[in-house]
Amino acid sequence: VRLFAAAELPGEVRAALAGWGAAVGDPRLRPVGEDSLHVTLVFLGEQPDDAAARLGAAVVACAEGPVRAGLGDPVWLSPGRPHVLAVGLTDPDGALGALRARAVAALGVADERRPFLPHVTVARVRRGERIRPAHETLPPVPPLSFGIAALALLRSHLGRGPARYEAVAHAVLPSAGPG
Ligand code: 3AM
Repeated sequence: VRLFAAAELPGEVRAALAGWGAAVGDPRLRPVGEDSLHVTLVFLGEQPDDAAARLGAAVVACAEGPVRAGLGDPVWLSPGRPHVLAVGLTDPDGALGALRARAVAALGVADERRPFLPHVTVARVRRGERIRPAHETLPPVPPLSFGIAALALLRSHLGRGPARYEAVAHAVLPSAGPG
């Protein structure tokens, strides 16, 4: 099974991001479905079927909060030859980075050398299309601030068409409250 740990967004933030993606309106891009929008924290890749329950429990144990975040600037990943259009997340008090660090430790994976760039992938570049980021103008991202809704271990089903994600384990985070 192909697994990754993800932070889940409040419904109104997913709706705003889906609306932003629709406003980009670029036929070279394939939007991620509103229900599938998430923040990948730790990519685990292929894991044995019988490891899923243990890994799910490890992720759930990391669900301490609240974890406040905000929508930041759009970002093409990777910039040299973009495959996705994402929206960066701000991490005003470091809680999102700390959540990821807990998940990395709990899952027993080697941390990536690249710095963590929290983001929500909003659309994928269609096969055969080429984007030159410097030539693109994008609509402004709505300046939302919110609490991360939940932490999940997600299973990714590959295949033709949009990626499908299924929660193997899921833990709601305490609300961040207003502001
Ligand atoms: O949340 P997004 O969509 O940005 O890009 C993949 C996706 O991220 C990423 O894991 C998420 C769920 O598939 N991913 C896929 N392969 C990866 C890899 N080898 C990877 N991240 C790191 N290393």
